Amino acid sequence: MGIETIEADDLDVESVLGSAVERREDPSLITGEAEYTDDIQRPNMAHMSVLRSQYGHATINGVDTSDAEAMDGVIGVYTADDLDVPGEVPTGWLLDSLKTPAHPLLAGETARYQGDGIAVAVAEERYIASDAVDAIDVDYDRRDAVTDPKEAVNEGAPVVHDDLDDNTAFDWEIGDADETDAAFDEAAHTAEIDLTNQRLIPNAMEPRATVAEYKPGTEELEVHMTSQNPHLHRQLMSGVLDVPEHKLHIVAPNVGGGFGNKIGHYPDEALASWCAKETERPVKWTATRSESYLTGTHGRDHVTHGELAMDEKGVITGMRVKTYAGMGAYLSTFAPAVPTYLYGTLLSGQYDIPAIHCNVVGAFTNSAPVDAYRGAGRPEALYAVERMITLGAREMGMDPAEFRRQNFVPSDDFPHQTPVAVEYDSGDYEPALDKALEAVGYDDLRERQEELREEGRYLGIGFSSYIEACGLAPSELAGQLGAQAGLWESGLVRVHPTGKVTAFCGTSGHGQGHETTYAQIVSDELGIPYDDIEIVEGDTDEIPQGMGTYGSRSAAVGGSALATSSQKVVEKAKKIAAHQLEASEEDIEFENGEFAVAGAPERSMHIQDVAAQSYLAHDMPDGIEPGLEETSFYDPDNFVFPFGTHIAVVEVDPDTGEIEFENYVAVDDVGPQINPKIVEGQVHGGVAQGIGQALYEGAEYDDNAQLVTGSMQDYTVPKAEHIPTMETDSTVTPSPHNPLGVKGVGEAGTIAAPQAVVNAVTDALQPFDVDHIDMPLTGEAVWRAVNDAPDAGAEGGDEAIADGSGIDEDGGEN
Ligand code: MCN
Repeated sequence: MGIETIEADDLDVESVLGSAVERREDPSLITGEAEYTDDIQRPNMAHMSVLRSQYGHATINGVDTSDAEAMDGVIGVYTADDLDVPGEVPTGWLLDSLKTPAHPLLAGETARYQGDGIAVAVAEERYIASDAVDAIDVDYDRRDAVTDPKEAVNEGAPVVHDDLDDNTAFDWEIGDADETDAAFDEAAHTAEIDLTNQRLIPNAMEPRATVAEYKPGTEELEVHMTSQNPHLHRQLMSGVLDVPEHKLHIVAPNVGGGFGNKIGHYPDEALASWCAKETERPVKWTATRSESYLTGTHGRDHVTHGELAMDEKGVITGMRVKTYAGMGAYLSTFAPAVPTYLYGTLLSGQYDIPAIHCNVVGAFTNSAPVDAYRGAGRPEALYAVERMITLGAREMGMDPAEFRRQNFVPSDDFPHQTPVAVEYDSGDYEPALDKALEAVGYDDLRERQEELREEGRYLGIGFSSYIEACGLAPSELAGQLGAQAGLWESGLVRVHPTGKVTAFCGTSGHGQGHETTYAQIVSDELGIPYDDIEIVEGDTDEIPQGMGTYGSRSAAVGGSALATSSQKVVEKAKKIAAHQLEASEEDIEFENGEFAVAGAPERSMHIQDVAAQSYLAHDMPDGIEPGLEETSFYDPDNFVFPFGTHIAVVEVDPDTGEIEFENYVAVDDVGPQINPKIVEGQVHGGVAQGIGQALYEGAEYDDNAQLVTGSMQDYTVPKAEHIPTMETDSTVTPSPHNPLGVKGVGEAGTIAAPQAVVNAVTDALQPFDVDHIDMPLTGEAVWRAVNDAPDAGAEGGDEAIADGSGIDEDGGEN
């Protein structure tokens, strides 16, 4: 099952782009050869451990480090008072109404969430550092805490930052409120929902880690760290630590997954770097899993009320959304963008909706900061949209697939301007829906659903017709929206004298297979064999500049930068070839790496031979410099908007709440696929995470802001056995916004899956009138929903539950 992999030896330059070539990064990753940050050893290396607030909210009256300092093997113990650097973690995205309270590297007077750093110990051994931290005595005064975003902005809620009046971080809106209200005033039908998009904890294989080394002789600070964007970390950390940017060298070795959790600038990596400078010893810090759970940025955390307005035929005329978004105790680097520009702008989904209004209130809470987590804002948007759409269909008594189809943006209406600012680049939504319907055998399935209900078995079919926005661009627009960074990407293509190639890109892959797909792109552009091309990412000293990997931007933006640089290489090589072939440049044709004089194919030169000539430089055309390498800073015209339809088929046992997958079909349109195997893998991984959110995962804080789900024992990360075998398929609608026509795929599955599953479960439970259950749909949650359903008793639901049939005495569905 699935796409068959092609071995690299079987590739040729004519068909390299679009081939399912095996991932070249896998052999080292699966044989233990790959070096992760925690694998790095340095002579004389010391270890850092962080003392973290045990309370969710507390005044710190004093910190006594004397016992810790006296311990054998302890090199130094430091508190906020010892830090002699600016030391404030910056916010990378500003909004008009945004409050930006200080985020110090170490909490001085107030701890604002469980896990807030208070002191660090540096010691000869990791466990001595950890014991030293335990020996630090903190005099706390515990304070009331709040973790629910909606409660946090209520009057009288404990205030997270004393210097702010309340916990409102921002109050943001998009769309036209008056037009939307008018649509609701005139609506023939409405549907509404209250939902929670629960707080999630990202689970990368490798927790965050840092190895920092200071070289007093050159005043250079070299930091190996788990980063999705080393250049951005360099720029930000340079300010936080007051180290000149050119003296700061950041390297992201193999990073065992990131999922958004390794984008932000945290205190810890900067503290390890500060300690390395302070102690003049290499310093390593690796978070424990529990430490990651406490302090790594979390995802989602929305409380939403959504409404849909429809005319008498079920044509959608308006959508109104109000969301409370938890930001945690501090604003993480890109946090303000996630529940605003990455959320409100996607609320039109695949639908032609004339009026939308969305208001988001961001709330400070006594919990870990929230930032991008695979999907970042878009899963929250599409979950709300697709739950509302499903309820809209139900309100109209229409088939959910046909209700979607009726409201899709028509294929001849692209580019499509939505009422929430963004313009979709290209799309054709019906073929993806049709493929998915065919794959699940929809008509038969509905019949079988009826038959099974007669037997007291509850099959559910759940739809998710999703849209995604990735490759946020151009930089000018990002700036207008509040980004404190450009969103271009750099690509450097260097053809060596022997014709081999090293290509450098400012994205920083951490599991997505860039070494494979980028080599496919460069090979295709240059006509140089795939195996002759090496890809380098993740090192600020080697790569010109970069914005990193997140937002499924790498193929569309980084890939385009490499394609553009490759095209420039070909342009230059063409001039050299024309000169050496004694022909005019206009007469030179280029195909599969060969420059040939038009009409005289025997007069030709391969680009790899041109490379040799360019470095020999004995016979160059006038005005052309020796060497063959080119750099581009590629800034796309606009976002790209992948889309697709996923369908989940489940059976639900109303007596136990147990959910079993019967099928999961994913049809995705990510434009032309550079490597279909990698695309399929990305979809699989994303769907697995989406199912994790739908059924298992959820961060829980108690009333004292203690993280109850502080380890994998309490936070259920799905295992392989929990994930169904998926059927994947695709349609291909190129984007006009980049030279490759590609759209991103890295987050598609995570964005699509949760609502497919929840829609399937609520579809199964229609006989019990269960219209909504908040995620995660644990057995208990489902069982309770069935038992608490308003009509459970009224129309025979009790009998249905008791005898398991779901059918009332008259034989009708409950
Ligand atoms: N690709 C392709 N054809 C396309 C689009 C993409 O072959 N039409 C390929 C790309 O070349 C790349 C991969 O698919 O090898 C993913 O590309 P893209 O969609 O551009 O996404 P990014 O590489 O920018 O990856 C970021 C995205 C995000 S935002 C998260 S979160 C995420 C994800 O990717 N985290 C991951 N996938 C992950 N996969 C792993 N293993 N680990 C993570 O932490």
